[in-house]
Amino acid sequence: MKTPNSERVHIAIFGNCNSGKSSLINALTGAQTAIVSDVAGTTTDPVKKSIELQGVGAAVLIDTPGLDDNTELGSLRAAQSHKALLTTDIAVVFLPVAQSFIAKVQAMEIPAIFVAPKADIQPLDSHYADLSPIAVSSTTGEGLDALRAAIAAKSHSEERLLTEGICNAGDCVVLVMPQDSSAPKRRLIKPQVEVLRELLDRRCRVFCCQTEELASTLQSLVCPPQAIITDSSAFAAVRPLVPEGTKLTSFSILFAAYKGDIALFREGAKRMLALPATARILIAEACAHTPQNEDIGRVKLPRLLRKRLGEGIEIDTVGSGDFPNDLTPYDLIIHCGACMATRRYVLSRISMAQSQGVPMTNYGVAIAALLNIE
Ligand SMILES: Nc1nc2c(ncn2[C@@H]2O[C@H](COP(=O)(O)OP(=O)(O)OP(=O)(O)O)[C@@H](O)[C@H]2O)c(=O)[nH]1
Ligand SMILES: [Mg+2]
Repeated sequence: MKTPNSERVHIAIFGNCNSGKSSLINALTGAQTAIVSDVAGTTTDPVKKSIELQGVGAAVLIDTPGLDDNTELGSLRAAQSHKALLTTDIAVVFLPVAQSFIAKVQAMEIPAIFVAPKADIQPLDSHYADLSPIAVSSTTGEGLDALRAAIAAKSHSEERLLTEGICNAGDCVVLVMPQDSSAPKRRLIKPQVEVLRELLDRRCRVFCCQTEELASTLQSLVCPPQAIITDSSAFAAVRPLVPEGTKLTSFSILFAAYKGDIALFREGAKRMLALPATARILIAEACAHTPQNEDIGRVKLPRLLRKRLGEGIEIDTVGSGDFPNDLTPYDLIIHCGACMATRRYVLSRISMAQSQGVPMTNYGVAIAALLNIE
């Protein structure tokens, strides 16, 4: 099965016009993926290419338009490059580039690798020595291996586990996975599959059951499990059955911690419960079209919120493309679990919300708080 983009490391190449960004994409992919020419402004939109990158694994390479095009159209293109930062896990930045761009990458805490391009014809500018640029030539191949190694090192330092902190390698874990009418036929939903796979990779012994079989599953085990991970809808039914010394969490909490900031989401949920009856809430989905979440974002969550806070609250639900730049009209943002988006995407939304002083939580944590199960 093809790795979905949400699980691929997103590596974007940024730099001025004509600096050789598209040529580097072609050199790394070993194919004529991107159009190359000596006309400035050849790349007009961010272009994504899925590849298996040596030492990294499944990745998406993103070619971007030049940052220094000051024409009217060029500025719009450069704005697209800036927008690409929102989904960038690792930025490859060609020097020289505006100091303001370097500052932005650093402020967004995006791991960056600096490149001195066209090393076969351009000497390295000593002005940038502090950034330890890698001298690369797409024409001769110089520096490509060093660049691949630097990308691999950065991607490994970014790697995280979903089940870190809830169990150790080799532990016994029970997964409570209700397969009700909303579950897809003959399949398991993505969060369940991902947690199961990670636990198997960690050599855990994993037992899966539906809510009704939890008691008998626990009885059949010689020792209590180190952890029980449940669908949040079954939280209330599961909690009384949890043996002493066993940790309990939900799939949505694991994902909230993995794709975002659990402490911030919990604080946001606390603020949610104290909102006035006239509050304005933004519900944000990470994809333009999310049939499986539509029900939560547009029906279930608004219903729970109105029940708790009153009919007078105002709720706007938006897809990723409509996420507003100005968040100040809102008292709270509730973000979806971002199963189709990367951690970086959620972190950039969090930093937007924080800089405008708007509290934020996510679907799983908000629902748990509204149902009093946390
Ligand atoms: N000598 C040399 N020329 C290069 C190298 N990389 C790119 N070029 C040339 O530089 C020109 C611009 O290359 P592109 O890859 O299109 O540059 P770009 O940064 O994508 O440009 P825009 O899309 O316009 O922003 C082309 O004529 C390339 O052949 C290199 O490593 N060495
Ligand atoms: Mg280009």
